[in-house]
Amino acid sequence: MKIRSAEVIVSSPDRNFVTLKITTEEGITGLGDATLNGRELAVSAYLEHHVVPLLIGRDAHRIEDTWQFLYRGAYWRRGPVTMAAIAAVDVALWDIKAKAAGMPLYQLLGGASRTAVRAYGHASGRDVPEILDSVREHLELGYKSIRIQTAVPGINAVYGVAAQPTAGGVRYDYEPAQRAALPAEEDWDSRAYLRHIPTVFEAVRNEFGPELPLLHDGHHRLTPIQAARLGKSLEPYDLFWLEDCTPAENQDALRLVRQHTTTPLAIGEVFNTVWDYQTLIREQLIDYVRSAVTHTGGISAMKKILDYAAQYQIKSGIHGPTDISPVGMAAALHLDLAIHNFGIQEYMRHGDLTNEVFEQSFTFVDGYLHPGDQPGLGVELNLEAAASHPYEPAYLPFNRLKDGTIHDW
Ligand code: GCO
Ligand code: MG
Repeated sequence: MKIRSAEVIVSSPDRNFVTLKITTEEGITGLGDATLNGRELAVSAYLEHHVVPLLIGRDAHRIEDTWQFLYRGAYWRRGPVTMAAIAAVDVALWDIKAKAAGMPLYQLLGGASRTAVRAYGHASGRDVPEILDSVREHLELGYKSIRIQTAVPGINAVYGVAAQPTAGGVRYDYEPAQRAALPAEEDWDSRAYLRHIPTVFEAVRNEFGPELPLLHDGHHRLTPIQAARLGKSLEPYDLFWLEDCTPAENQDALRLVRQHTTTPLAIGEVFNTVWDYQTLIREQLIDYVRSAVTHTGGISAMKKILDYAAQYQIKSGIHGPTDISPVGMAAALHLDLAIHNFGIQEYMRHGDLTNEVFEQSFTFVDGYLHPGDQPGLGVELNLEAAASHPYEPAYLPFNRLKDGTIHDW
């Protein structure tokens, strides 16, 4: 089953997406998501110039061999651009293999280990009443687990809060990447955040009771000792997880956090290989692997990370914000359904324009996702719709402290 052609499609329905489409000589097509938020064109150029020419004529069935060829063959290993490009090839080849087999992809990964995949959504607000309303909206949509992000008194704009005016004046509804020539500037104050956040979780628990699983994303902004304090101060509110509490490329930092708190820890949306997890998994310093399938070398590599994690009772929490396209989302869902150590899946829901470009068979019913039973991934690209939304420059914001120092966003 030889690869006849491969093309890279950049489209910007609600936001920018990079999609790889591989076609075999038999005419079977496979899709891979190569979107890297705010750096999209680097991955599309990497694919177009350095990967697509190498794929033509290769056997589409040899997924592992192609993965190793692109990883080891580049000599320059790891990094988000390389690993997003390899992920797109990997996922597209799995899509093709499953279509050729006439099966939904999860069947090739061992079959379903559960009937459906529990998802969490993002509630947020500028103050407690707004947050409580946002939680209620999510419960009405069927969500059974909810992430809570809050504005902080004294900070003008903070990651993850919808309904918040941005530098560009646009509402910050779930889509932090702003279409503009330059990134927006936000501000940060760790002490104000650390004081405020437990009061918000107290209010949410008082309103919704002890059962509802609640999550929170620290978005890499704390030092290890601050993160330890945050985990400790949130213990009374029984979080499902505290995410990215430190900039976790320093894996040792998590040892310190772990010594001080029993709040479960999730890490990894900016990671791209198993090496980023080596210490964290071996020393059981985390509870959930947060990588995106699309940024970590695809289904093949992510499965290996999760199989390694399973030996230490560490579960999956695959990244699923709106900057993962429906193709990347479907790849996550097939893996979620198949693995034994599934934890939870992030699901923010895409906008109507995105859903027009990517025709999907996955479903979200009563808080649970299912990839559907079409052969392959179950997502097709509407090329005409994609072409009607050309690329628009867009950047994630960045943070400065009060004295002007750049801080983690
Ligand atoms: C999450 C993430 C995202 C990232 C975004 C950056 O937990 O979903 O933190 O919201 O900020 O994916 O591109
Ligand atoms: Mg996150």
